Amino acid sequence: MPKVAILMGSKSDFSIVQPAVESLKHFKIDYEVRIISAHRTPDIAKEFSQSAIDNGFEAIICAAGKAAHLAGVVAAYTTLPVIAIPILSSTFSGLDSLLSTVQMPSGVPVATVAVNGAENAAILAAQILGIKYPHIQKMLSTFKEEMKQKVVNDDILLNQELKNN
Ligand code: RP5
Repeated sequence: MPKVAILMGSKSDFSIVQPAVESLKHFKIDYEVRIISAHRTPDIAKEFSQSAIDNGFEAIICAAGKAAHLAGVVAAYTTLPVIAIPILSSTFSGLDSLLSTVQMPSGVPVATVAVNGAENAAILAAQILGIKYPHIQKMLSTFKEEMKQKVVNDDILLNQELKNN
């Protein structure tokens, strides 16, 4: 069974992280959600990351705000792909979280999605797992086709409305 970890630095991140949970459910990926802080519970962050492969995880999503070091610390301790969601949680419009997440040194990559981009973090995790699990890849193809259809339909509807006004 494919399994992804969703870590967040604080309970206050959860409302932003929730779309990632919903998206993993959509792609029938098992998940575990944990509040683990790089700064407040560094020992737990280390322990979780070091044992993640043995515990059956295949990717780790990390959400954190402000001086957002969670994803970087997790990536330091695992060879699993780490996907980061910078959280908009301060007066700097999320730029602080984005930069402290994305500017990793060579050798320790973190795949960073947009500020508050929780859904994309889950979709990227699904795409990584899709390499191994054909049923996930199939669901992703359907997802993309549905997105395309929505845009095509919106285009038709908008032009009909404009014609009628
Ligand atoms: C970060 O600090 C957390 O990820 C959160 O985004 C931010 C604020 O945390 P709280 O003070 O609300 O717990 O570490």
